[in-house]
Amino acid sequence: MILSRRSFLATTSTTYRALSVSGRNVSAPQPFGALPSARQMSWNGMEIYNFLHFTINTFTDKEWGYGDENPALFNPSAFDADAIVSTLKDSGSKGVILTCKHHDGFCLWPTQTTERSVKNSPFRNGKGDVVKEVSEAAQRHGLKFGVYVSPWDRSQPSYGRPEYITLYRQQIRELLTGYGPIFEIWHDGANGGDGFYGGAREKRIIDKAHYYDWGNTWKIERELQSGAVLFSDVGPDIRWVGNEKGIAGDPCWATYTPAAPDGGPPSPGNVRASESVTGIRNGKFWMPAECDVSIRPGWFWHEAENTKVKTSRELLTLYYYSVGRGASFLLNVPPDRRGLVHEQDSESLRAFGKTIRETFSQNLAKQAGSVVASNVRASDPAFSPKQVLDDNPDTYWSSDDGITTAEIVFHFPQSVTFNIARLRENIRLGQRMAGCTVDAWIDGDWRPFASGTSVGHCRILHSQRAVRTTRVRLRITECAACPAVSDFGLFLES
Ligand code: FUL
Repeated sequence: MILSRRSFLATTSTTYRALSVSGRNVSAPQPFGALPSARQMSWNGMEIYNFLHFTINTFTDKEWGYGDENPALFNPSAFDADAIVSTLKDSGSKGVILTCKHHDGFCLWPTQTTERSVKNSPFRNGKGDVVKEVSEAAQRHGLKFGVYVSPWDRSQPSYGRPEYITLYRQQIRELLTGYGPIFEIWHDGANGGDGFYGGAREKRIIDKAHYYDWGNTWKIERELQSGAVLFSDVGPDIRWVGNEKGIAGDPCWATYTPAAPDGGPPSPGNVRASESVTGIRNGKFWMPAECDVSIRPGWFWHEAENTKVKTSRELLTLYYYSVGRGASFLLNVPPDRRGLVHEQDSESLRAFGKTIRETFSQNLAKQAGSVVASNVRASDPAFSPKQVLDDNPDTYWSSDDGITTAEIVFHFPQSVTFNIARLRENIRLGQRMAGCTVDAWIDGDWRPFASGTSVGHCRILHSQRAVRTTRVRLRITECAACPAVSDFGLFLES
C-alpha cells in the first residue's frame, strides 16, 4: 500500500519531468512521507461515484434483513441498469458500487454458494443476474464498477465458524472473476449480532480482530483484481471517513495509521473512528478517506422516505465537505421496487450534476495576464507558477528546498468574480502542505478570501459571498517541505 522511495522513483517518470522540459539539471523535490500507489492514483481522479443499495430489503421495507426472507420477494417490476447508470453518469459519477450481498445474505448474482440468490426469485424467471446487468451497463456508459459483499451474513448456518470464511471467499472469487474489471472492493465493518443463521435464530459474536483473517482475503483480492482499491476502516487502500454523513474532517490528511480503541490489532469495525475523520499527519500509510452517505435517510429505498431526499444544494454542500477536503464522495442512490432511480432522487441528482458541470467548466484563474511566484525552484521554467494552470496533474510549481512558506500572485487584465478557489498538490510527492490562504486585492489592500489546512489531491475553499478583483494571491502558510502545487483554480458557483 505504501511504496518505498526507491520503488516509487523507479515506477514514475513524472517526478523528473522537469529535466526533460527545461533541459537543465534541476532535480525535482524529494518526495515527503507516505506516497500513493498507482491504484490509489487512479482512484483519486474519480472523486464522485455511487453506491446502489438494492436487495430483498427494498421489498420488505427494511434496512437490515434478518436472513430468513424468501428469495421470491426479490421482484423488481421494471429493472433497468442502463437507466440507473445513465442517471448517475449525468450527475457526474465516475463509478458504481453495488451491494451484491448485504447482511441478509441474499445474492444478486446466481452464486454457487447458496440457494438464497436471484436464481430462486421471479426476477427474469430465475435466469437473471443483477451484478452482470449493472456491471455491463456501467461499462457501456464509461463508469467503473465496484462490489460490496457483506462479511456479516445473517442467513448462513456456518457464520461464526471457519467454514463460513471459505464460503465468503468463494463469493468474492465469483464476483472478482465473472464481471470484468473491478475498481473498488468495499469491506463493511458491521460484524455479527443476532440473525437467522439457518434457523438457529441467535446472537453470534465474532472475534473482530481475527475471525475474518482479512490479510488472506485481501491477498486473494489482489491476485484476482490487482487494480482494485480495497476499502475498509483499516484500508489497506482507502479508509472509511469515520461517519456516514458524507463529511470529511478539516484537516483531512490522506495519511493515516489505523489504531483500535483498546490498543489491540485494528480491523474493520474496530478502529478509533475519530482519527479516521481527520487522518493522521505523517501517518504511516497513504490511505485517503472515502465519504459514504445516502441521498435518503436510509441506505435502502423506502416509500416513506420519498419526501426526504436530499436536495441538490445539500448534495453540493456534501461535495465541498468530501471532495473539497481531499476525500471522495460515495453517494448512495437506492433503486426503488421498480428497479429504477426514483423521480425525486433523479431530480436532485440532475440538478447537482448540472451545477458541478457549469461551476467547474471555466477556471477563471486562466484569465491571469501574469503569474508571479515568490520563488521558483532554481528559477527553472519547468517549475514555474504557470504550471498550476495547465490542467496537467504531473506538472507543478515548486520552490527551492528549505522554503516552506511562499506565494503566487495572479494579475488579471480585467476583474474576475469568484466564490470558489481550488488547489491540488502533486501528491506523487506526498502530502506537503498544511496551511494556505487565498487573498483578493480589494480597495487597495489584500483581504483574505478563505484559508485551508490539508490539501493533497484537492482542497476547495468556498464562500457564500463572491469577490470581484483584479489580483489574487495564493499563500502557502505551512508546508512540511518545499511546496509542489499542481493545480489552482478560481470558479463562480452557477
Ligand atoms: C453499514 C451497513 O450496516 C449499512 O447497511 C450500509 O450498507 C452501510 C454502507 O454500511 O455498515
